[in-house]
Amino acid sequence: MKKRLSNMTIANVPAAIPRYPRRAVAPGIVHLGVGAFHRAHQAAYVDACLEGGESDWGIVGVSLRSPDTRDALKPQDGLYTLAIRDSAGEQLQVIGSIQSLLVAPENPGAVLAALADPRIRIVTLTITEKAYLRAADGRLDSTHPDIVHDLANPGSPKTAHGFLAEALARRRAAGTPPFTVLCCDNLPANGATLHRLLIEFAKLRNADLARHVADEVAFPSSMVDRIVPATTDADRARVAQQLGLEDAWPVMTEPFRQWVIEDRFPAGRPAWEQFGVTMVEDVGPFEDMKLRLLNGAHSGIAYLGLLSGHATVDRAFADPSIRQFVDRLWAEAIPTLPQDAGLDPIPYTAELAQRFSNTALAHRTAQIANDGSQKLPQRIVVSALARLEAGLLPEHLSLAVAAWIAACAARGGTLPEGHFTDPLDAALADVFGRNLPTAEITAAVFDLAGFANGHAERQKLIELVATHLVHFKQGGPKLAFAALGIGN
Ligand code: CS2
Repeated sequence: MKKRLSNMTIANVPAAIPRYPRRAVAPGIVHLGVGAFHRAHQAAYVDACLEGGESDWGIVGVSLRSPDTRDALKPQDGLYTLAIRDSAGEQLQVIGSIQSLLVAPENPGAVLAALADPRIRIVTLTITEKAYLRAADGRLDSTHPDIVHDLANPGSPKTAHGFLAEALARRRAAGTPPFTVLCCDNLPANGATLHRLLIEFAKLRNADLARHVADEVAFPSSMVDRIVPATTDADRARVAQQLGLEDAWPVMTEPFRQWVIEDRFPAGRPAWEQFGVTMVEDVGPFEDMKLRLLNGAHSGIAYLGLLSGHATVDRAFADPSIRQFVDRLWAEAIPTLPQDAGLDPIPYTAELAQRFSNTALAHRTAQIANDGSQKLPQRIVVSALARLEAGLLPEHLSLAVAAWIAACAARGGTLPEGHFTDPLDAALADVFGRNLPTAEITAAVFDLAGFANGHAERQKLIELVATHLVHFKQGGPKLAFAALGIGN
């Protein structure tokens, strides 16, 4: 039995290890949603800052739901291995930036205390799209049971909104300046979106708090990018073998990483720009390009891959029909991007093609397929609507939407039950069970997910999606591709 990774055992491992006195680092960031993505991305950037001599920006990691990460990392003093993988091999790096871990449902008071600590000057979030609790119209879902709970129990919240609002209220009462809130989820205009939702939430508490959040708290937007497949037991075994120590939860990732952040941090920030982060005035063009080209293609690959029997992104992307589909999806989405932002989508998509071909990642299509109702609006629907507005057809973008609906409906049939999940699953099952004509199914799904809500081109998009859906039903992805002249 190997020893466990920890401060005590780390000294002689054959991996890059934190070369700074961890104990001398003060906490400066609270991170909500301390999952694999955070540990492969922001925590690695912060680790580089600490290694570079910054000492005020240790991370307090908070899980809003499950104790799993804390249970895995606490016996390891917060240390874990990042395995950076591609066809050339695997590089191991032990990350030391997470200093402590809290589990919100076990002790919400401890999370509020950490957030109210004057040393904390930034709160970052990767809680996934669905945890922002937006209703189909995009506003805060004020009827959600967790929001109702948080309004009734401000001292023991469950949601990110509840924690942020109460912590900002406490800081204000104590005369502590507010922290900066840095959203790192794949939402459109993520900082501005969270700002608006938090103001809506705070208004339900009191107008004064809402004004404080509106006027005195900074919410810079950011674009985050690194592909992070879920860790498997084989990954754990391989990392332990190479490291010579057990690590209960190493994180797998690719060599590529990118973080673009709007530079609005009134309470201070690490010198991120010295460690590979791009600080900008407006992250919008970077974010649109990433969401529509990377994530849009990812979702298309996931659903078409699942329907075509491909378990991983690299295998789906090696399927000539899917590859051709992705090239055409990019060709449809690129003209919808801001044209004057100085970003070149051609080398960007060429690099994406390389990243999607990384066979060492085994990024599962079912992992990306989760939560499509929350992801497709900013990845696919937005570009499809922009094309329709410009009088252009979004034939491939609409195919991605149809593939999502077809893949959802295929669960329990050609795909395993629960192969991926969505917050709308119960409502979707109800729609699929009603034996409606395809056009009505499509319209009902659009209503549920809020796709193209109130948009003039909504009906046209529904018709395009319904036509593809008929093809999926009659002849699977082969017929749907053939109707677009793919694979002939
Ligand atoms: C993926 C993203 O799971 C998904 O929906 O599209 O997590 C993607 O891997 C990251 O955004 C890459 O930065």
